[in-house]
Amino acid sequence: MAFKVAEYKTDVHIDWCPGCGDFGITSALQQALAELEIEPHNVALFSGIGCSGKFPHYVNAYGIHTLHGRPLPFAIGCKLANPHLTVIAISGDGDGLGIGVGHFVNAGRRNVDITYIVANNGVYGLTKGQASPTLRLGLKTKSLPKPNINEGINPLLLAFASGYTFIARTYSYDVRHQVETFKQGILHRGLAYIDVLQGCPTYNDLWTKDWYMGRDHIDPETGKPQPRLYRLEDTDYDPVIPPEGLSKEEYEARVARFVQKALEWGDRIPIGVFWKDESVSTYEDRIRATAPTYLDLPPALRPICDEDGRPLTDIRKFLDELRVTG
Ligand SMILES: Cc1ncc(C[n+]2csc(CCOP(=O)(O)OP(=O)(O)O)c2C)c(N)n1
Ligand code: SF4
Repeated sequence: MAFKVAEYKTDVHIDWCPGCGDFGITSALQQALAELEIEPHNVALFSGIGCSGKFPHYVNAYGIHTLHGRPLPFAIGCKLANPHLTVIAISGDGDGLGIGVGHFVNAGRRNVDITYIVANNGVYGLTKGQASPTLRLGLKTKSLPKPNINEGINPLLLAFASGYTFIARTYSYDVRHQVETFKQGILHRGLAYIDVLQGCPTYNDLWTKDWYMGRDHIDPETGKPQPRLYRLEDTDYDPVIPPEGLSKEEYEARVARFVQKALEWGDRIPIGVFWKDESVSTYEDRIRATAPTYLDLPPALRPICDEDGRPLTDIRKFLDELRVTG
C-alpha cells in the first residue's frame, strides 16, 4: 500500500511565524512517515511546551501535547505500554535541554526504542526569545538586552554522554536531508536523538538561513557564498558501531572522531548521522529477558475485563493489605 503525505496532514490552522523553521520539520516528518509506510494510527507523537509544542496538532497521528519539558517520560511510558507503536518525542531546545534536561539524560540510560527530535533555535521562541541552553556565551540575539552570560550546552555531546545510541543533526530548511535523517532515526533500534538546526527568524537574527548558507562568507576567488553546513555523508566519516562491537582501540578512535565532529561549529558545521551504535540492547530487549511474553502481550494490549465487562483484576485484596487497623 502506498502512503501519501496528505494522509499525515491535519486541517488545523498553523500559527507559526512566516519563515519559521518548524514548517520544514513538520513537512519532513510527514514525508518520512509516508515513505516508511507507517500508518498514522500506529504513530504517537509527544511534544512539550513552546512553539515546538504545536507539532502534534499539525501531524495526523496520535498527538499528545504534554507539559513543559516532559515529552520524553510520556513517550517512554507509551512505548513500554505498547512497543508496537512508532513513538516520537519532539521538543524545543528550551523544553528539552532546559527544564527537561533531567529526562534527556536519564532516557539515555534506558535505550528505549523511540526517536527524540529537538528543534534547536537557540532561543525560547514562544516566550519571546530569551537565551536558551544552546545559545553560546557572549552571543546577543535581537531579543536580548545584553550578550548571553551563560555557556551553551552541546546537545550532541550530552546525548553521547547520556547513552543515546543514535545521534544526528539536520537542518530545518533542508527538507530532503531531514526526511532521510528522520527515517534513519525512526528505523534505528534504540533511542535516537536528532538535533534540528531550526530557524527562528522572529527572535534569532544570528543563526539565520543566510548565515547557515554563508551569505556573509564570500569566497574571494569565486565571489560565491560558502555554506557553513556540510554533510558528513559526503565525507569518509563512519558513524556505525556494528552489532558485535569494535575492539577497544577502534572504539576509542571512533569516539575521538565523534567528539571532534560534535565540537565543529563556526565556518564549518557538519550535519548528518554522527553516531549509530547497534551493539547496545534496547530496554524492550531487557524487559523481554525477564518477561518473555512482553512483546506478544504488552500492558496496553492485555484484556482488562471478561466478556461480561467484569474487571479481571480485583484490587480489594491489595487494598486489604494496605489497611491500617486499630
Ligand atoms: C513549567 C513551565 N514553566 C515555564 C513555562 C513558560 N514557557 C512556555 S514556552 C517556554 C519556552 C519554550 O522554548 P523552547 O522549548 O526553546 O521552544 P520554542 O518556543 O523555541 O519552540 C516557556 C519557558 C511553562 N509553560 N511551563
Ligand atoms: S517565535 Fe520563532 S520558533 Fe516560534 S513560531 Fe515564530 S519563528 Fe517559529
